[in-house]
Amino acid sequence: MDTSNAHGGKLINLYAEGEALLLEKEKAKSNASWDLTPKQMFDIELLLNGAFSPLTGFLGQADYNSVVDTMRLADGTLWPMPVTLDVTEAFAESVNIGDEITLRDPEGVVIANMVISDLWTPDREREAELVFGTLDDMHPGVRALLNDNPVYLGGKLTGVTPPLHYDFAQYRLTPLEMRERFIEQGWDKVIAFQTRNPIHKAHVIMMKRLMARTQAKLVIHTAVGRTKPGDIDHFCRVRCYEKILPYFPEDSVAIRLLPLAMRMAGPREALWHAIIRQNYGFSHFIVGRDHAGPGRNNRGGLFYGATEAQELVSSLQSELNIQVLKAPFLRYVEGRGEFCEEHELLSGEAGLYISGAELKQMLCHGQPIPDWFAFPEVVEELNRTLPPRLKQGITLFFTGLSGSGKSTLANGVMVKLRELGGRHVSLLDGDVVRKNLSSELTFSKEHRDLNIQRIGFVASEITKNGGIAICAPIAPYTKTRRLVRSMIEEVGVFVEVHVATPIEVCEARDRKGLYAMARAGKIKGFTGIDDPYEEPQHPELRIDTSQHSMTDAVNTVIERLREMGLVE
Ligand code: PPS
Repeated sequence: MDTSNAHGGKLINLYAEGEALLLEKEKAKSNASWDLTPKQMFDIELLLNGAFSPLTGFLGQADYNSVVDTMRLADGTLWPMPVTLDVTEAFAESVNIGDEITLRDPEGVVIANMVISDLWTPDREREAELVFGTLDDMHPGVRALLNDNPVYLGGKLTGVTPPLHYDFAQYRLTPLEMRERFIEQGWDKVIAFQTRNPIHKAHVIMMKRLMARTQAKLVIHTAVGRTKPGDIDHFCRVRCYEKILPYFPEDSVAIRLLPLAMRMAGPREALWHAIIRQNYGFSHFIVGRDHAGPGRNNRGGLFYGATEAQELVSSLQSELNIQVLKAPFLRYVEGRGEFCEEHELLSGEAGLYISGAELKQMLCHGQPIPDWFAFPEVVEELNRTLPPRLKQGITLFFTGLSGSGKSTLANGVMVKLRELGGRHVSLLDGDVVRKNLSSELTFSKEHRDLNIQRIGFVASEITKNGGIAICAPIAPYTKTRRLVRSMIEEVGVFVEVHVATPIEVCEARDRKGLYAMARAGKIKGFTGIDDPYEEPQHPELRIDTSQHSMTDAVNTVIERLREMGLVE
């Protein structure tokens, strides 16, 4: 098959076969091993199968610098996204340039071998500023990047075992398989539609218009790797896509899954998406408004202009072998009973639209979804999966100084929630966690972070299963609290309560005598005395227990949960 229209002129396939494969398996037995992170698992799958052509491995330093600075590889080929292998300092110290390492999945299965050509400590803040255009940690890509491991390894990969997926296997095709399928089906022109959200009526009309204009078939090529925290999971989304196929002419639309770890990098990401779809053999690619947008920034605004992604990709059209289609933005005009593009609106006509976030809110609050907006089958499927607010799992995260009243408050709230009933409640109190889960940890910054991450992990499991996890650690660092928030928001609701009792009051209470010991220098690194406490900037609730009785404080928390629609 002619694959010369792949990016860089050739579709890459990094898998070893026959004798060579046996040799790779043999070498893996004695190589140093790195267990791939979830993001790396997605990246490596697309490196090995050629979706990231022309890359032949994780980027080396020269390519990385060039990509970050200019959106091009060192040889000038367009490539907007750093695809790097981040490892711990300890692992980096155990290997050298020229060594071959084995990359394994979380169960230890050998995925690939890599000869290390580059090893360096990147400036990740600089990377974030250039790739995402911001250091604002409301940006999920920035947050994820700054939490990656500190050292990068680059090198050529040799594939051993393709990552295994049990779900929706019929929809998972490699670039080569997709190209073969297009030929079998006689689909010579095919549009790729990238999405990480359910599809509704406006999208279907938009796709049909573009299909008619280009005389092309269409594939819903949905990203099912890491998407934006809080997105509807891909299991539910794919079931929703299956429901809309009957609304298209027969044999004109297919569903395919792309195991892509999205970075939510807006314009750069849109360009990356187009290149990936070119490698899959598509002729056209739809770039949406606010394509791969990361949501709102710290000031409540958008990170990128709504049409910035469309403009960037269109401006580079001459370097792509895939035709960029700008998605028209459709609004529903009630008076006419139809969807219109911006320029089709008559003066005085206001179009209606419901954003993905608004829709999720409506579903969670059990509000009816208007017929003009969504297909009833899709709404039914979403309702089947998305529990209403009253049934969602919750992490109630109390943070504050020692002696601020966190534990007392958390205990009171736990009892009150049990009285209200409806969900199982578990308490992860600071002291209790330190005894059971983190008994070997000290109060160094690293160990405090590890302690909070462990609490976050347990809380996320409880939340995922619809329970309430009440946590009451000091959790002095903003960054770690944000990390826990993003873990929880993937599976349920995070409610941060800052127990903001002033330090003077905490110290005067000194129930455990620890402040006195800290002042006397007998305990070093005590929070609030000689160790920092970074106050939460935007907690869901702030309570100073010196200003209220404990009963009032407990009721204030319950009232806030009620306001948020989480309890009756
Ligand atoms: S952290 O920072 O979130 O990991 O702390 P946490 O696990 O909540 O543990 C706090 C309790 O440990 C006692 N303790 C100290 N606190 C702060 N700094 C130092 N150096 C320290 N050493 C011991 C203290 O009793 C805390 O309990 P609470 O319930 O907060 O008073």
